[in-house]
Amino acid sequence: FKEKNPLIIFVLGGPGSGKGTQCIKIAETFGFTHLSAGELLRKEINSENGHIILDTIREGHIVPSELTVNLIKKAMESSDNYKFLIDGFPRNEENRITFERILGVEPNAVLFFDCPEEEMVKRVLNRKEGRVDDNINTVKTRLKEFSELNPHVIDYYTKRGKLHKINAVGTVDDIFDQVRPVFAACEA
Ligand code: UP5
Ligand code: MG
Repeated sequence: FKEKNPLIIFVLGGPGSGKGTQCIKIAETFGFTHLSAGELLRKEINSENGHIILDTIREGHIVPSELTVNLIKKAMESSDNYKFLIDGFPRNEENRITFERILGVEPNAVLFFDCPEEEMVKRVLNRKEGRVDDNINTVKTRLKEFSELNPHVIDYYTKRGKLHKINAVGTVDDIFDQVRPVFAACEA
């Protein structure tokens, strides 16, 4: 896989920070393949390990790293593209280390959508997709996991000079205006 020389961008941010919304725009504008880790997991709910995934997501906890990383790996390998947005991953240091171990590569850059909790809660509870985790109790656990674990991942990439922090409050287009230069630089 390494030989494909992939361009990998991790997209981080709390629940409802707008990762998915911005990734769709980035993918369209800059020709990336958008892989949401949460979406890949939700698609596996009816498979062999499905009960673990469903129970974990319903509780708002984090699915075992190997399971998630292998789904991401499979999706990357089956794509003809070499440019990938990995949305909502890694959630913790163990996720990050497992990805590096199994794929043998690191991301080229990391986007972090920084959003206040009240705004994230409002967005998630207004969403009408019928997700099993979009209820007030699960949102509380998702936010707690995020606030405890995400800073370690952010620190790691900050130290490596890979982090691009985006203010995730404002209209979708305002936010995309902050995102665009990061990718314009990649293309140059
Ligand atoms: N919206 C978007 N942008 C807006 C803006 N600027 N102004 C106003 N509204 C805006 O947006 C959320 C909602 O807000 C939408 O209705 C949107 O229209 C509106 P969205 O773009 O969907 O936000 P996003 O950050 O993608 O929120 P999401 O809920 O998907 O984030 P999570 O990180 O919680 O969910 P994810 O799908 O990544 O993970 C779900 C679960 O899977 C996790 O809780 C975990 O249990 C599991 N998981 C793992 O275990 N491991 C992983 O690696 C990944 C997931
Ligand atoms: Mg999402």
